[in-house]
Amino acid sequence: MDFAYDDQNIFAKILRGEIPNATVFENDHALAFRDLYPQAPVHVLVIPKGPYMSLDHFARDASADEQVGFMQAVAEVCRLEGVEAGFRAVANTREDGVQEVPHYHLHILAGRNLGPMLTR
Ligand code: DGP
Repeated sequence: MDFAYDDQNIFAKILRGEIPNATVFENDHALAFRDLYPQAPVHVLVIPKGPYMSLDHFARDASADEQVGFMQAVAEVCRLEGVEAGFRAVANTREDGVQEVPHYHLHILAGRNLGPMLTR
């Protein structure tokens, strides 16, 4: 699989500071910020700082430090946002996964009952 990364995507621009974001948490390897079009009371995107276009790209090529740093950011978002009642983590991937932004991001959705995973 050839994971071609386009550094003009909107999240690359956020990482370079070219576009503002509402940061929830940041560490050496990941940035978490609020989704511009929230679909739940809590809707945070966690992205790696490295150039990975998808979850499978990140899982294959990111270093152990990057992967641990990313998951630590997920844990911090869950703690900071108070998701004791539960949450959903979603990684839309490529065409069939209806991924709009080609930089790996994990949606963390919470704050209400999120219903069935898929509607059809
Ligand atoms: P998807 O690639 O389909 O998993 O979803 C991309 C998400 O990114 C979508 O929920 C809306 C969000 N989004 C798109 N552009 C921006 C932006 O400029 N800033 C922020 N914070 N979120 C964005």
